[in-house]
Amino acid sequence: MADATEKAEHDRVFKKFDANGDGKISATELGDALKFGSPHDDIKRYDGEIDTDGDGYISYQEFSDFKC
Ligand SMILES: [Ca+2]
Ligand SMILES: [Ca+2]
Repeated sequence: MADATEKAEHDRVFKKFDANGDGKISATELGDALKFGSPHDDIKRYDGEIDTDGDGYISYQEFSDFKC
C-alpha cells in the first residue's frame, strides 16, 4: 500500500522527469533525466517497458505502476 510519503516521492520523481511540466514523460525527457550514455534505441526500449498503452509518453499512472 502506498502511503502519503510514497505518493509524495512519486510526485517528486515524476516532476523531475517531466521537464516541461505537461504531465507526461516523453522519451526525450526520460533520456535527459536518466542521463543514459547509451544509443537512443536503449532509451526507446526502456520507454516501451514503462509506456504500457504505447502512446509514446509515460503518464503519471504508468510511471506509478512501473515503480510499484
Ligand atoms: Ca513532459
Ligand atoms: Ca503511455
